[in-house]
Amino acid sequence: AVAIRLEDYASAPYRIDTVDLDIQLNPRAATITARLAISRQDGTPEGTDLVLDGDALELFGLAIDGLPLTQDRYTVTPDKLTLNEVPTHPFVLEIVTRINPDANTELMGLYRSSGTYCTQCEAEGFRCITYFLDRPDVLSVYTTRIEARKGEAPVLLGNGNLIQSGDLPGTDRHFAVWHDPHPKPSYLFAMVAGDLAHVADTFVTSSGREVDLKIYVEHGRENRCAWAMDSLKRSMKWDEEVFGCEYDLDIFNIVAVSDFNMGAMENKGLNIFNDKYVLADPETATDQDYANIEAVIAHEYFHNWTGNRITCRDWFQLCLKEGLTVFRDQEFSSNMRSRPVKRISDVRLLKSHQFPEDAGPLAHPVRPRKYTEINNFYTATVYEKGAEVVRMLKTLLGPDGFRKGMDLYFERHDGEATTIEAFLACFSEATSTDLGQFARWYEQAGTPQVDVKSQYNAASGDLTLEINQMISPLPGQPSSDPSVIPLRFGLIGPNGDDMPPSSVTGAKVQGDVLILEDKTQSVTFSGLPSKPVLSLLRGFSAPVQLEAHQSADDLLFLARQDCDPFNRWQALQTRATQDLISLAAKAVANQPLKADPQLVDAFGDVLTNEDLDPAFRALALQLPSEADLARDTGMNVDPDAISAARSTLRKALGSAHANAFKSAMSNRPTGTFSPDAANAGQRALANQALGYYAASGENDIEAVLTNAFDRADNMTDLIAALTLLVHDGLPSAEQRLEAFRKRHEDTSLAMDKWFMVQATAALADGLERVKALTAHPLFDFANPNRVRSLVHAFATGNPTQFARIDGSGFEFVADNVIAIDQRNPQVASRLLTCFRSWRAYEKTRSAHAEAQLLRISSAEKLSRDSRDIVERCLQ
Ligand code: HT7
Ligand code: ZN
Repeated sequence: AVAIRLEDYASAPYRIDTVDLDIQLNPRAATITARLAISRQDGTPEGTDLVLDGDALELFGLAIDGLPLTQDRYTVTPDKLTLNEVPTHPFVLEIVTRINPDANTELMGLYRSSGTYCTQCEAEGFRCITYFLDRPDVLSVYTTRIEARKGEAPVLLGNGNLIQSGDLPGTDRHFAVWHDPHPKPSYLFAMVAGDLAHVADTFVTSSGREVDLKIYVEHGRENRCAWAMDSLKRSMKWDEEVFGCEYDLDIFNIVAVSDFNMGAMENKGLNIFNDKYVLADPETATDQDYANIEAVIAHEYFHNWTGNRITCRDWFQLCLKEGLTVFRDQEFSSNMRSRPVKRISDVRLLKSHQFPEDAGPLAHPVRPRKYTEINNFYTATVYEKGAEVVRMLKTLLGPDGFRKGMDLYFERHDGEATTIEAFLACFSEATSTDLGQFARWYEQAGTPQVDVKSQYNAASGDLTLEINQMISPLPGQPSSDPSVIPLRFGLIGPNGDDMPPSSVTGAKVQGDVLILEDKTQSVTFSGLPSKPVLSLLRGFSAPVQLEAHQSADDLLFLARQDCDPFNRWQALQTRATQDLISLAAKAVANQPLKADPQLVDAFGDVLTNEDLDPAFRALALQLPSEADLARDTGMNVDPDAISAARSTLRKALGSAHANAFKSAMSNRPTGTFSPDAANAGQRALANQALGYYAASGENDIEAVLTNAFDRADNMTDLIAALTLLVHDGLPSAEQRLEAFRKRHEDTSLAMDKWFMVQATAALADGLERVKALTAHPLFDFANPNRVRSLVHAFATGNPTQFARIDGSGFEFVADNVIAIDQRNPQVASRLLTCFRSWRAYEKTRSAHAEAQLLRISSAEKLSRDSRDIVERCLQ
């Protein structure tokens, strides 16, 4: 496959000012007539061929200004339609194509999900519907006429506003015409047609316009939309208040479908969602589901300004909309919930998904410079690290400077397809700041490692830090330049209060933020009456890997005393990680394992500290995951040893604090269920406590867990109890699994959880159980959520079974990649990324993983998506 490079960008030779689509829907043959008003761009020489993108289209008609084209005027290949002798004046090109929605298993372009016609056009799906300049810098005004059998699709939806609709006399068909006045790229086009129910509400914007809000779902699911609607209204208000962004159409529609490759899609005025991010009620959704729905609804809504009004010039600029919009949705959730808890959750996600990506063969800059398949660049680096870069910008410029830059960006680039350079220029100009070095965050791959050594001179009261930053060499990036790193800090005195230094020399300081710019830097804090304990990278002020060489005692002191809640959490995690990695090394050497009593006490203090928010306590009690420990181990990873180390500490904690856990697990919210942060936090702590009690060795564990399951009146508590029963292999697990299945078998999203609980059970026969579940009547390879809840969950959430020493776990996942790739390359290639850290395993496992990657790479007819990932993994 040909690599596409940023440096080769050239603007489109033609403009397409308006697009008129007529879509005649039938399940196996949809006919699309596109009328495109085309003109040459300034500077395009007369006679330049017009080359349109297409993907597996059947061409049925082609005319210019009403005159059919003879065959010598065009050529068609599987992915291009090339017109020659193009008129020198503006003209209307009419193209008729036919496609088969039912045969579309890739879920790109126009397809059917549970009988509903829907579209997915980002990144390059519009070319599966008609021939087009399918690139984000071609902006057009769309009018869409949709026609279908009324019985099959009573609801017909398009982008923008509904301008006409009616029945077609003498037929069983009807139509609707939608017009979107905002010029947009083809990836934001959408249409939906189906037999759907809806819930409706309204929102009055800051300038007093009333917007109709509707959420469309399959019949019978209307009563699970209230939280999504509430989240939407809160998002609309928040964007006005915090960013000054008002909604710009009379209608905002959301449609929930069950078969969707990603989370959701921000099509102009017609967002299409994976129903997992819309549907919720206490019976079927967990607190985490509620939080995710709130975040994803907000994210897609916020794209209306950061993505739709201002879009990307090319796909290399994907982070321009995604990183910025993730930052915005994270800020929204922080305002809706506890800011420290949200920050800790986001950093956990970054470290577990983005850090390993940035350290392995799939590493790429936040703004990549080349790709062969753009679908493989919807990554944690573009999204989550992209958001961190925006957050650092805010830290460096301050809230007012940041807002000024955003205001200028909205004002200057509204209606444009633009670049990261243009984005940064707005902040630079609005605040008179040179962001030249800062731009490296977009250009260099890899997580900077920041090493800090400190020395205190009691005689002078000076604390000196020697700070080093470096990025390890990566494929295609043998060396790197220093980044601008905002390091938020505190110097804590013996009583736990911050000690302000009288002066700081050697680095730029803004308030409590040190700004590192050089590869090595020495910084001195003066006027410190006693040796402080250093609290560095407060709030995780930069996406770096910090090594501060702190003693075990200092870490425990920070865990108890730091006024920064993030660092309080981080200190305990760092201390636990150190202990767990040394326990794992002992397990490899067959030595006895014993948890450190000081660490056990520190966890006990968190559990019983009533001054702390329960949600924070629940997070602080959670041990680093096995995947986190594997990442921090570096090379020669033995998942069995890591698992043994982790269970040792869990058991030690459970038995040392069994009574405290027992009382914490029964402290649950009372009264009517509410998904708000306070209630969710209380449930999180109670369920965390339940988990530790299950590891305590007490003899009533099974009774306690079955009782928790039987009495649960919401999905959060139910799934927590079920997970413990299944993961601990307790005899009553099967009966409760069966009870869950009976209760929820008609609710697909709940059954996803049933599959996932079993997929992640690290039992000796875990793999065999998962294999058997692929033959379960409710398992469906065509449904991405179901594949993710079983096969993907196994590969990412069951490290000991996935990386079985005999290679059978890798083999199973590889078999699935190959099979799924035939029907849905995007789902397959994402599953394949689970192999990306294969070189870090000890040699037996890494040899097995490599053999499976080689087998995948030699499979017949591998998609471009999977070929790209497998080749990069093997490079
Ligand atoms: N912008 C959307 C990305 C997306 C997508 C990309 C490729 C293939 C399918 C897809 N579905 C949605 C979602 C977002 O980040 O908001
Ligand atoms: Zn997005």
